[in-house]
Amino acid sequence: MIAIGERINGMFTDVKDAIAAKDPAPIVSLAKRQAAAGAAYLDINVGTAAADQAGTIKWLVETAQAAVPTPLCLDSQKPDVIRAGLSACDTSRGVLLNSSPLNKKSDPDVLARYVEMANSAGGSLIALTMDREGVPQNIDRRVEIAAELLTRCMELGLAPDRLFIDPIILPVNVPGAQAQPTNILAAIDQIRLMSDPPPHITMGLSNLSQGTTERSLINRTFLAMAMSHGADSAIIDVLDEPLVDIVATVEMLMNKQIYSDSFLKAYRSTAGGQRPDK
Ligand code: THG
Repeated sequence: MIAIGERINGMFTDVKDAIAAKDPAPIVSLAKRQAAAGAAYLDINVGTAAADQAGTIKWLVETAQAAVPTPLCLDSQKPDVIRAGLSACDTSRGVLLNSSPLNKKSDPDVLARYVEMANSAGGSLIALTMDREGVPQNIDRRVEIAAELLTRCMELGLAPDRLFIDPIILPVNVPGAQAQPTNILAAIDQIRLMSDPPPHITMGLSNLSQGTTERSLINRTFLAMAMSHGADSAIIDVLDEPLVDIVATVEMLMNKQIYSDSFLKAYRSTAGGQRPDK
């Protein structure tokens, strides 16, 4: 499992406050704790509050990468913000760009912009099963967009092992959305058959439980389900220890990690070693 630590995100109050005060201490602490918990990458997202998104992502990148050797996952829907983050980023340790849709009304070539940046940085890319019409709610359209993403990325020189497809998980409590988690599992089944090696599959797991009363239980359960369908990455709260233990146990049960009486301990020491660019 390629675990991407979700916590350096301006959506969280502690990070938002640190950004406003230009206080590195909370960012350094989150970087160190997530690295110690086995994150393969640290997600870096400025959130919506910061007025200067380019300046803010540079500051977050510099602060996080000075604290730990873990590579970063630059998270923005704006290519210019990603470009600013990259300008400050030590890409020699690897980098993941997060994320591009297939296309957008306002920017039909958005995918090419992200692929070009991923290629010149020698990194990987998360692409969303989303197009100019938005996020599809049915299985077939998700799969069609994934096929187009895969083909287009290969044409642009980004191989499937550097592509992470994100089927986009939305809150399960939204009226009418309760069939989406199973639709996503069915889509993952099909996407994994599209190439050999297949593209990676990732998702923003915590989206699923937003606004619910059983957040961790819902996140933990669905991560095990998604892994059993071939998701090999997720943007998760790696500080949730039972969640990481579930990752280790699913990998052991799926015969990807050898069973020993100390498999949990063994997993924790190798959790970050599974990203594609190292
Ligand atoms: N796909 C991709 N990238 C993503 C997402 C995705 N990046 C952002 C997001 N979604 C994944 N990260 C988070 C981080 C936090 C939360 C959800 C997803 C979250 N935060 C609390 C909330 O909103 O309730 C914050 C509250 C607090 O301060 O504690 O749930 O889907 N590619």
